[in-house]
Amino acid sequence: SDRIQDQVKEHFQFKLDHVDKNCKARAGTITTPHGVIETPVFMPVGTHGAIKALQPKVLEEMDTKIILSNTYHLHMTPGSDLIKKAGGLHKFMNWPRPILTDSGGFQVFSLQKKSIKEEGAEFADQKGKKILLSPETSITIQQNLGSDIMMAFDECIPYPATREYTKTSMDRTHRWLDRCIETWTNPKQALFGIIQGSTYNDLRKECIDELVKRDLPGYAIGGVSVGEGAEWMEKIVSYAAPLMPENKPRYAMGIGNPEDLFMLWENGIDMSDCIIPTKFARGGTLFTSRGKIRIRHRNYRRDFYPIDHSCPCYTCTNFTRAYLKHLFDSNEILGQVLATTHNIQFYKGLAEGARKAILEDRFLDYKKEFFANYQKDDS
Ligand code: PRF
Ligand code: ZN
Repeated sequence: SDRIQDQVKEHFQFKLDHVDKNCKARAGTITTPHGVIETPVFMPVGTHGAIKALQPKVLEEMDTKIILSNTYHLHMTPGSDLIKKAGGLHKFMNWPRPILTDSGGFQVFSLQKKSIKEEGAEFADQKGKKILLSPETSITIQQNLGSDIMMAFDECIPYPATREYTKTSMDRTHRWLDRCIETWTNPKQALFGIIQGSTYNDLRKECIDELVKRDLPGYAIGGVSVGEGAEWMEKIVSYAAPLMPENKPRYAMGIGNPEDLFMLWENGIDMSDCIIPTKFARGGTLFTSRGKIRIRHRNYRRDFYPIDHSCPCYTCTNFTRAYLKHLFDSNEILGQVLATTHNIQFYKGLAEGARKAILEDRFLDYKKEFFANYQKDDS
């Protein structure tokens, strides 16, 4: 067949390795042109084509499998034509492994001044020049970037939203999806559809049915973590995830803290991304198996232990809490570098532990063990 949906199957595959016998958690393997990704996976965020504070070399040494980057930001600076000229985003940033690009749908909609029309989303750049991001421009930009996974151009609506607006917006997002598919020509790039529908189960269901009709390589839950709170988020994910095709990757966009990750995995989500580990690291908040710590706290002044004694990362095997506190107190960039290294390793370790546990049908024990140690408040 010359349908792009069929051509992409040659370059992008998902294999469901195992479903835990005691819950919905699953382990899978995604194959892309730039490498293989074992799931569940957490994707660090490199908005501007860089994981803030980290060299790609370090990420590779930590065996990070996939990173996320953003259409909107790279379109604004330096522009996707330039990146295409450089040989694509992988080459431009010297990251040889898989990249997922978000469509701009979320970033544009978090802008204050914008107008949403059938054509797309219009907003002004820093000089006041009008810019239109549409299904066509978003996919064209993502094809210029050459990411392994492209996201459909959607409208991510805030919480709360009326049922009426949600339905209007969702229907438009489906029409946008068809325009995305029309623009999608590169079979080495997989296009994922995004489920919207806010807090309305019947709309979420309707949305999933519409997406599945398009037979895409993967599907994502969008419109979550937009201010609805953890309880709503769990309700939405636990409703939507089981309705998503079993033989395609399931991605939850922009979630979350470690507690949220367990909720996602338990509900059968395979992929997620969030700025939390990197952003928190730069602010001096570090994740440990016992909970978050704020490294600037005076308690760490004479603490000559590592951030997390069981962590294999470069930071934990070579530096003390006292030294990290000192670096943050002195505003040394190295503090942010070492903190980011550790937090990325922490998230990666959680996901790898989850995969291992799922393969042995003990995800629920793994989760129990995590929450027995992990304190929500500062320790
Ligand atoms: N749509 C897109 N990107 C996103 C989201 C979405 O709904 C979210 C939701 N939290 C994060 N990133 N395109
Ligand atoms: Zn560490």
